[in-house]
Amino acid sequence: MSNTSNTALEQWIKEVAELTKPDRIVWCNGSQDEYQGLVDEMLANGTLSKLNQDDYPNCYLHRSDPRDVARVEGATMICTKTEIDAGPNNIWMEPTAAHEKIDAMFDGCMQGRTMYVVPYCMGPIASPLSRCGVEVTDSPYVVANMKIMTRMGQSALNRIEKEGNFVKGLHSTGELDPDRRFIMHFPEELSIKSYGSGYGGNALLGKKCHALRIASYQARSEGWLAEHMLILGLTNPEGVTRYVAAAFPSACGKTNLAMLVPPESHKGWKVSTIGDDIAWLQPGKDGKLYAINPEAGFFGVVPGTSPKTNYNAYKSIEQDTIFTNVGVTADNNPYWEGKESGETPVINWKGEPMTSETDNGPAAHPNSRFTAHATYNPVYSPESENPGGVPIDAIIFGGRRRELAPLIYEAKDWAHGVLVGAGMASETTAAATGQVGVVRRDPMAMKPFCGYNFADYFGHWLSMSEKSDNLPGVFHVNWFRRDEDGRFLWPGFGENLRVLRWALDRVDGKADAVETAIGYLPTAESLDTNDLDIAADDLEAILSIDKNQWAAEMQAVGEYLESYGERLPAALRDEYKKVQAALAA
Ligand code: SAT
Ligand code: MN
Repeated sequence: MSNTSNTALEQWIKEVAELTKPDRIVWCNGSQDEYQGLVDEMLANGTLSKLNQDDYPNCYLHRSDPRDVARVEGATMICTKTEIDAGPNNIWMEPTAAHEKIDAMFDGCMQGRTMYVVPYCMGPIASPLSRCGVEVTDSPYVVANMKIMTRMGQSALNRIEKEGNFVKGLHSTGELDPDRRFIMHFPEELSIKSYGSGYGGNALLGKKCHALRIASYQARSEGWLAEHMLILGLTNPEGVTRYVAAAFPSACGKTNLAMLVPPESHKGWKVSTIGDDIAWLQPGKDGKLYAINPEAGFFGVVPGTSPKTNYNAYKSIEQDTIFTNVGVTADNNPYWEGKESGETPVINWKGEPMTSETDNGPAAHPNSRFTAHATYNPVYSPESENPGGVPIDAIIFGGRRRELAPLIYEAKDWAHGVLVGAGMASETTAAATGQVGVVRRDPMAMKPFCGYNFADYFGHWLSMSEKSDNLPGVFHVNWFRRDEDGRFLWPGFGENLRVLRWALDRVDGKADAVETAIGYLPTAESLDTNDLDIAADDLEAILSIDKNQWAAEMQAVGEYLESYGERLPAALRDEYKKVQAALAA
């Protein structure tokens, strides 16, 4: 009996099974019973443990292999026919050699294990902007996470059978040996092969692998954008809602911004969440850009989540949540640094005993994660299910910069906005293996996620102005400016609402600005600072630019962009030269 009417899918599953030799094949239907069955099986074999079910109903803890707790950019590859199509921003491997190398690892790797076939849909099932995939995996942890993070199971399979196409993703946790770990992408074949890791971005193939690397490649040929962006709705006291998309590198506060709680001073304002990590944007008939969130859940950073820093995330993870790599209290509650619950951890993320908060810490790995349903977020927006997406009025880029970048500035036009995104830089975080806190170029926060040559990607961004005549305003923000002593100059969190308001007022032509060489900055009066606790000096510092520092920055941006060689769009070169000339004037 066949499992699907799609013969290409049936045939591929047969080939994969012949290669990996599982004991059993399970086609996942996405039901709640199926999820519970997987959880029970993982509880029985120790992959999951139960957390305190009174305080945290249906919440479980998973401990990764300590060598497998973050994305591995050094083992992530883009395998296009020619190296130049992957670009200097990616690690390239020739596709035939890549298949050969990774297939040797997949050979027989599922012996004694169950192979799960996981059809999923990225985006609302009924949306023309959505795209489907099938992940084959031997990890029940991955299946359970895919159930929370995507529209998974029968409804996705139905769409695949109707449409006929899907992205193929093959995954095995293998031996979890870091030396036998590869995350390979074949954009020209719309396929992914991932071996040797069970961690989030390496293993939940619908997320970064499909919805960003493969999708960015598809989006280029189809005329849309697949971006590392949150999507939020901002409703004013009159009840009018506007939508903003914002790109920040991993672990730089996208989830916090997407769920922002307005400060006391902003009664009547409301933020609602469409997405916290990925946006697919497409020009609509009215010339505006419309965005969907391809995901259905949050895979968020746990440490630092408290009722004070992110009340809505805190509430989202009180039930039906999978915690990965957090600590545990004596009451068997999940524990993490910055939880601010007055609890004390007794076991750290590796399962080792702790006698105090600092002994054998940190309790939670800095990149420990929660997997939670989007609908538990108290400010979940039902517009997340709108098949047409939401109209975007402002795109915001941002990084983690101690120095240099002001609180906010506005690009002069779309092409300049592309430069602002392309020139982004940020301090590295624990979301990927490697050194933390070093500034690196991270264009559009897509450095680890663009499935093709960045030079072509910049060209694609520039070309959006030919497809749409009502593009969003483009802004750059920095919540992370500090003084010499390391003190943050801007209070951040809920107060960031003031900055969003300024951006939308600019789009409406209602807010004043000072024109500078790098773009428009708020005048001191145009940014609402009523009831804000900030020193005048600090405000002045974050609302101004240092011309010498910026001249050096633009020199570095120019050198970085030129490293892409002859594929760099001439229009982008013109843009950075224009800013350099303005700085020199
Ligand atoms: O590991 S993930 O890629 O899923 C999370 C992140 O780094 O943004
Ligand atoms: Mn991310």
